[in-house]
Amino acid sequence: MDRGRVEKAYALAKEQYAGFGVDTDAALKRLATVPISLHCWQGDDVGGFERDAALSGGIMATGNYPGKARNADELRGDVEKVLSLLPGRHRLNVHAIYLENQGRPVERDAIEPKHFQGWIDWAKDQGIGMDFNPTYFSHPKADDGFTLSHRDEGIRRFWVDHGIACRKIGAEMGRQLRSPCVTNFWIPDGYKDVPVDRKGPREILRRSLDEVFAEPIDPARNRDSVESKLFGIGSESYVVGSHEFYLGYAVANKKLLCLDAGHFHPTETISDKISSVLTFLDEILLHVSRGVRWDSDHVVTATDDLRAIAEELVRGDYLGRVHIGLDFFDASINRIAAWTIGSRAMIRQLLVAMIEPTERLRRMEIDGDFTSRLAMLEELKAMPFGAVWDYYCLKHDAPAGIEWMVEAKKYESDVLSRRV
Ligand code: RNT
Ligand code: ZN
Repeated sequence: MDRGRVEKAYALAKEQYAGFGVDTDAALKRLATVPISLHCWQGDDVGGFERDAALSGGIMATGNYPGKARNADELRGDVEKVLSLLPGRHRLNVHAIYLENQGRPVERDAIEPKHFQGWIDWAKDQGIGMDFNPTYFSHPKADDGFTLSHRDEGIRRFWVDHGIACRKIGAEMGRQLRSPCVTNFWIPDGYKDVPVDRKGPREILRRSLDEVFAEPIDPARNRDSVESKLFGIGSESYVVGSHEFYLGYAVANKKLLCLDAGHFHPTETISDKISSVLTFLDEILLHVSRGVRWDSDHVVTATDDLRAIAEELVRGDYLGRVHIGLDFFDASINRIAAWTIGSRAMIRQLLVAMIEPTERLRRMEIDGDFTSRLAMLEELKAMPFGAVWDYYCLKHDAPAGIEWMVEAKKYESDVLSRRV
């Protein structure tokens, strides 16, 4: 995009925002300090490199667009491409099944930091931090739908040991990259049909989590997070790790709570939960996602939900306490583009929230002038935030406007289309 034109458009937009008392330059500086944690699993449909296992655990990537990454080197190359299309400095979030085992299968209870050294070295090179996740799905010991809440002591122990191993890996990532790693625990455990005993599995899960988290780890290296869910495919009637369960666990044990946008009743939004849970918790993790009719993990786009999330983070001054992660996987379109669309949507929405005249709106609200509040909120939707966004992209050497698609298409023909 023509630099001169972008600068001109920005100058006009800046004036217009200044009319509302908003300092756009200050907002751009602030935006540059907020990292988004990109999920590695958009690149290969949550496959990983452990073995040739089908995705299980009640989550699903649909579509068969060609060109998915087949190994860690390809996936890293893809992430690099995506990072080059985003303004700002971000992070990478890796699942345990993305280990590099040099062709020698390693069981999940025996994985070590060395199996992720390739990722850590790469992240060091990129100058970015990493986040981590144990993988409690796509494994024979998870096939009957239970892991940490399993009644079989051997299986339960196996998964406890996996969790312990993963926290050590997270801590090593945090140590080497000098940036705390958020290690997020999500398990699929639950029943398809109405259970008789809702209490038993939850008691087991509580005990398992206590065992997983028994060893204290320096929060400068690793922070643990727990992710709830309402239902999954095959666990429609009962999920052991429900919202109430993990909210209680997180508060009682000073853990991070992970709010996934697709894990609640369809008319419930995580934006309204942020200020509630942060009244009692120091920090939380978000899995920004887009559910269409169910927890479908569609690519994040500029929806009302996304706007509300960004607004809450900025208005509540929560950015220092909220780790923003993405969680979607679309296999029906170019995966690099999917990643980029979702990531750019998230970053841009944060920008839009940062150039809101929040103090004015607050004043109207306090004064009881709800008419003006509504009028102003509506007017803001027509403000030239795109001009501010384009300028931000250019300032950070990322393509402005839709120009990033040229790069994505080129990468597709040069790299992705050769993967057969
Ligand atoms: C599943 C959870 C979980 C996964 C990833 C792959 O419903 O959202 O976060 O999507 O761990
Ligand atoms: Zn999630």
